[in-house]
Amino acid sequence: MTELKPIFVLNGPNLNRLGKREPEIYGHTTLAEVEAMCRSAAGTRPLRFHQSNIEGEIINWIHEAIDDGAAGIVINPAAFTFTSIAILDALKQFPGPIIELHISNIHRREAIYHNSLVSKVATAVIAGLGPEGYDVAVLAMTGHLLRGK
Ligand code: CA2
Repeated sequence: MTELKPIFVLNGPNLNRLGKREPEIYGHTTLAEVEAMCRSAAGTRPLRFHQSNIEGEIINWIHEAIDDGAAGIVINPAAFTFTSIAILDALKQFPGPIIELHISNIHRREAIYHNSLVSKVATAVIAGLGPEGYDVAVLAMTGHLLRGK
């Protein structure tokens, strides 16, 4: 049987604070609990889960996903969503599906959260489901990969 390629779940700045601050916006679930949720949703498919407050580290993980032939990328770029042409350029080089994920519904928030650069290369965008959005995103990714799209 051929080995399943991994899904990468990448998280941007401040998401290491999840469950500890602003629960009214981001919920009570910690990032460790989000990771466990993603691993369970991925089933037997390997999953590489990372978070960084440093833009270059996220870019390096996108390069790793490209070089290792990852099956798909789920990414919550947090504030880099709206600022990082470098992350956009890195994602453009990834040939597989990309799901952009936000815990909050960015479109209901202040105007600074409305113009995602990452959406320009995303296969799909999920926003506003709270931390459970990660579960939905990984399940959507595995289904998408099974259908071979
Ligand atoms: O809703 C999301 O997932 C966001 O990507 C979160 C970003 C925000 O800049 C995006 O517009 C929407 C901010 C992440 C901040 O994470 C925190 C987590 C816990 C406590 C405080 C901040």
